[in-house]
Amino acid sequence: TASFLALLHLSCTPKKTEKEENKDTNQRPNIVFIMADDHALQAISAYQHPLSEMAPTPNIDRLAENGALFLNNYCTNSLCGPSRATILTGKFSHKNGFRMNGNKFDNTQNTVAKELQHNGYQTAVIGKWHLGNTPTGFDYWDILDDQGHYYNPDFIHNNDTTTTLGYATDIITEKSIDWMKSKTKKDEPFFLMVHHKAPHRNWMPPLRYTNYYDHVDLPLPDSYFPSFDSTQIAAQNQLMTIYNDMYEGYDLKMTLKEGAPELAHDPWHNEFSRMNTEQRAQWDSAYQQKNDAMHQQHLTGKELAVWKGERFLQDYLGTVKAIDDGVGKILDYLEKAGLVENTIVIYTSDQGFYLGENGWFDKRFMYETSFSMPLLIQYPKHIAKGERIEALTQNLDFAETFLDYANVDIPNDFQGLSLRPLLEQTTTPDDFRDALYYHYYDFPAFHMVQKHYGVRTKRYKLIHFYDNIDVWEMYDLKEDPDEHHNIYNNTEYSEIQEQLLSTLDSLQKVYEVTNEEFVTTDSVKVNKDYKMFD
Ligand code: SGN
Ligand code: CA
Repeated sequence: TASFLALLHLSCTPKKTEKEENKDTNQRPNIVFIMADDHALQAISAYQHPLSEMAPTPNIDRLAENGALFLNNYCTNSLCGPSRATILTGKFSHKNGFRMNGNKFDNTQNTVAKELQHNGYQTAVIGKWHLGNTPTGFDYWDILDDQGHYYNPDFIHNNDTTTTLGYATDIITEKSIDWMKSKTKKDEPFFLMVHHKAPHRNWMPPLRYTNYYDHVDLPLPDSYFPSFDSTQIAAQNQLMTIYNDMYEGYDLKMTLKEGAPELAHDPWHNEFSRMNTEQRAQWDSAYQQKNDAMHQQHLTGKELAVWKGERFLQDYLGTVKAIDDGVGKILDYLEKAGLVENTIVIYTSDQGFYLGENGWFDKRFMYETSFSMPLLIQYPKHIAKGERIEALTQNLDFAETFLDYANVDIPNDFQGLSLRPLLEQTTTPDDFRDALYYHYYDFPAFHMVQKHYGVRTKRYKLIHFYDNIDVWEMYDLKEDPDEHHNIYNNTEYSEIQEQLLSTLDSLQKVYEVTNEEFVTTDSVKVNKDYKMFD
């Protein structure tokens, strides 16, 4: 009789909606980690930078309204692969072995994905991977090939490569939502990494936004034509200045002459030719008029440099707008599916990015603009709305935070700290951490940024550029937020300098940095014409 009753009950129970089913799941939170590639916090309106006020990101901002905005979040090594490896492992580059792009990630090592997978989470990564290897620790992965492409990108899934018609950001969003809808086990929490290609170089907006910012007055920073301190040798010798180092065709979509769509310098010829005839026709017609207008002005010198800066910002922000649409779609889906209360949603970027500060694009430097990473987190169940977090935090802490919220023990060799006590206000910023460590290795390489390492405290920063130069720089970030006045060896600051040197030393001990990390390539000379594949 009992089984008969059970059967009767089953057959009488109406089929549950997706929302009802999700409500019943295990209470451990789902985690949706959305990471863009090179998204500067100046281009996220929650950070209230003058630029983003002209180009708001209302959907990304929803996370800061419903949850927390981190004001002092940084990376350990301002480059794509190294940042991703740190996020996965909770370790610095010298421990996870991924020091620069082009390295191969040791995918046998422990990661946050493996820990969550072993502890009952369904795990997936969709989008850019860029670790020179295939993902491990994920039940499902569907990744872009290498850097990926904006138009009709190639995705690798089950070791098959498929060219997918459309725009990368939109496809990654759709694939992510599809995966959440079709998860095999409804009663297990999930961990989903959504990794956009945008807004990475060469900043190709979707067709719907190719003209979106054409008539918006996008401000270039005051330091667009910088004056560096004479001791700032590395800053003076980089190759990442918008008006000197961008390619006029590939990066800036400039044409050779009025009235024709042929692009100016486009060394790789592979991004625009991926579009099909229809896409290409729409693209060309969107750029033709504005390029013709540029030719008619016969710009030179500073005027041309400003025009280039503006064109770069228009394209960059067009790609950002599509990401913002995608974040909105993911948040709407979570709400509709009844998952919002019990899902942690994170938005970040693999590093910061220059949007014309110092005249630059790209990243790599330990200076604030590229060292900073945006970080927004919502989790309605445990994080109060509108929190603003001042503590010094790092991408090193992400893995630990996810494990903490998932109720999984944090392995002893992970080097970061869970952000949970900050988010739940059980610790103060001063008690949390007083200094951050950084190390960038990728030299000689694209953009020719010297190897350097350093320490940042709440107010000061000390950097050592080494290899074929040997230069120390120190900044008082309160007095000199743009970092243009090197105060290293300035007697007024000698006590602080001593403290910073000693903090640097102790951080290197705590994080177990060995002398092998400082090998130099003595034979390398800075070559002002170093433009790879040019
Ligand atoms: C590419 C870009 C560089 C960029 C690196 C690293 N050049 O090589 O400008 O610094 O990626 O970026 S491109 O002309 O090929 O686009 S990262 O975000 O992947 O680290
Ligand atoms: Ca990047």
